[in-house]
Amino acid sequence: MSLIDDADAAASGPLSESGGRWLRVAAAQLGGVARHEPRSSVVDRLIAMMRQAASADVELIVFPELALTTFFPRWYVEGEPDLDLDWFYESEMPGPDTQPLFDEAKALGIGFCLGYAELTPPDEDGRRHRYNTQILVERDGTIVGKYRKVHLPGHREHEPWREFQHLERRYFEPGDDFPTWRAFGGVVGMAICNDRRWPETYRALALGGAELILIGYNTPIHYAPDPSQNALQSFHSHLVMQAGAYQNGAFVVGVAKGGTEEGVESLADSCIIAPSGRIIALTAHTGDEVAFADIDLELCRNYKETLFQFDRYRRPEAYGVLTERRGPVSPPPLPET
Ligand code: ING
Repeated sequence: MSLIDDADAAASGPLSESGGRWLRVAAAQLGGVARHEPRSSVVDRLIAMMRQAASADVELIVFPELALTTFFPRWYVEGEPDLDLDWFYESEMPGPDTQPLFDEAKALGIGFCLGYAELTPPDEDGRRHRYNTQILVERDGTIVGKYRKVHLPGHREHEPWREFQHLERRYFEPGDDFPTWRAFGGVVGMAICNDRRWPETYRALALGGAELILIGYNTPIHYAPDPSQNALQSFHSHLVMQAGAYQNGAFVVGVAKGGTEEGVESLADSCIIAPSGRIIALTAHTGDEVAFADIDLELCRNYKETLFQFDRYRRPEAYGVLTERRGPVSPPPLPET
């Protein structure tokens, strides 16, 4: 069977030049949010960074995962008498506490991406669902997209052996798709924290045309199952996002809730990464900090239309195992000789 197909038969040659599709995008890193910090206080911090970014003509500002509250999955809430789990979720977006953020963004003409804990209205069975969610809001204040975290790390039951819990699998249901949207002059996708460690995330988004992938994260430095990874947290975080950017010809914006939050040291190092895989903006500190860059979405074509021209070079007919299997299946032992 000839491997030359009609995509390959298409005329090739040097990339055609075209005008830039420039966008000034900012990573708005948050320092720690305290256990009982009111949303109004956090929203004030978000607005302060939004105003700083807008004064620099930023058009899109990206906030972290679960930006409105402390990272509550670090606690087994049932064991904490003064913690009401529902307090950490938003049952409407915007709601009374977040409306000022939407109003300010619209007044400034700046779009934003915001991570929060979502509690849905009752479904037809009267059940409410809980997701680790991110929304994309355009410069006119409209919510153009919502993403629900697909890869939930950690555990579901209380594991007292850990210095702190990571109960995302108890407090959230997983999302099950990777949507993309036409916005900000290009095609935008979103992912959340642990999603960034899985190559499937970036490939699924890039198969939806994503040129810009926005990722909020809360990453504790200490990884209880293997503390040898603690010293590698920054390297691993950049490694996976840089690889995801390069292998899919997309810009990636990774934004931390960093610093020490309720005694837990969390990775900062928020960044903006070009389709080349190079980091083009990086925060210097671990607190509230805005880092921005001018990105030309046309640059994605340098990779999407050459090395990673999916419809020419990908071989989905050889990738069946990627969706047929969840875990590894090793080959049988070699026959005795
Ligand atoms: N946090 C972490 C993340 O994937 C984690 C979980 C921590 C994994 C440390 C590995 C090491 O960045 C979230 N919220 O997914």
